[in-house]
Amino acid sequence: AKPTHTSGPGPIPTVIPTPPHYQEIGETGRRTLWVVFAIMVLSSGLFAAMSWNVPVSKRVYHVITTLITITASLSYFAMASGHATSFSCAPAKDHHKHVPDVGYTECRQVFWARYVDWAITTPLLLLDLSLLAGIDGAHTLMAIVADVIMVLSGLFASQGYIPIQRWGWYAIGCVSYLFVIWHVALHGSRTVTAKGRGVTRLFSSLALYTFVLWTAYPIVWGIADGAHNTTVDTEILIYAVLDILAKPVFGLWLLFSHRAMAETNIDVGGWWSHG
Ligand code: RET
Repeated sequence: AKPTHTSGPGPIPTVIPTPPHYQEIGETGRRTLWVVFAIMVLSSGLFAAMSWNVPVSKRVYHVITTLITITASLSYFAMASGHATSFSCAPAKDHHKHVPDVGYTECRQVFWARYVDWAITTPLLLLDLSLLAGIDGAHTLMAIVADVIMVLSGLFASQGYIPIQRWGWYAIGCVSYLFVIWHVALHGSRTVTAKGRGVTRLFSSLALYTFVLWTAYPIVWGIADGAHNTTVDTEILIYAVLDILAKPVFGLWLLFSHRAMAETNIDVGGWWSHG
């Protein structure tokens, strides 16, 4: 007859599963996220205030640039309050020389709010640059679509389990990024000359600044999210500095130059404003 209940620990399993290693945010990381949230809110207020006495027809850069920092405020609020995050697990690699067995899983906290943020703000940053350089609608649209593909590839890469998923999407993202540079930097440097020396000089500096900064993102991604070679807090700190340079500092530079240089004005047509 079958026993109705068993006592004792039962058979000892022959394979004891190794628990996953978790890498997650600490106190420094959380504090950094709140500080950047505050900086993004203040920048949004400043950029909105800067458009106060400017006629609507000359506010295109103000509107785009304010939307960029508002979006960043929302994503930093989500991350700082502990939202929009998940754990992405992958088999550990042998760069952990101090760990004798490599048969365990590593789960790292991924703040997917970043990718939502980038999918909205990087197209807007490109729009700022494209309008400044006088790039036509066709090339602007192609740059923006390539950029969205780049960001979504990064999101898929961050959720991958095996190397082909993670690094395959990463490679697709890098190729898309080359298209973005091609359409905006190379194309823009040809079209901008029609706007005169001042705008050409401004666009060259802003575009160079932008693409040097932007190139740091895939490098940080590869080291932090791809190879898991930094702590989550270090990753948060580095992205914080890059985000402040790429959004509020970029915005200040663009809006103050726009104010000082009438040639940066663009022909907005009747849809944008009635005068
Ligand atoms: C990913 C991974 C896939 C390959 C590449 C990437 C590039 C990301 C970039 C992000 C820029 C973000 C900015 C944020 C604004 O503050 C997605 C990391 C190429 C260029 C400027």
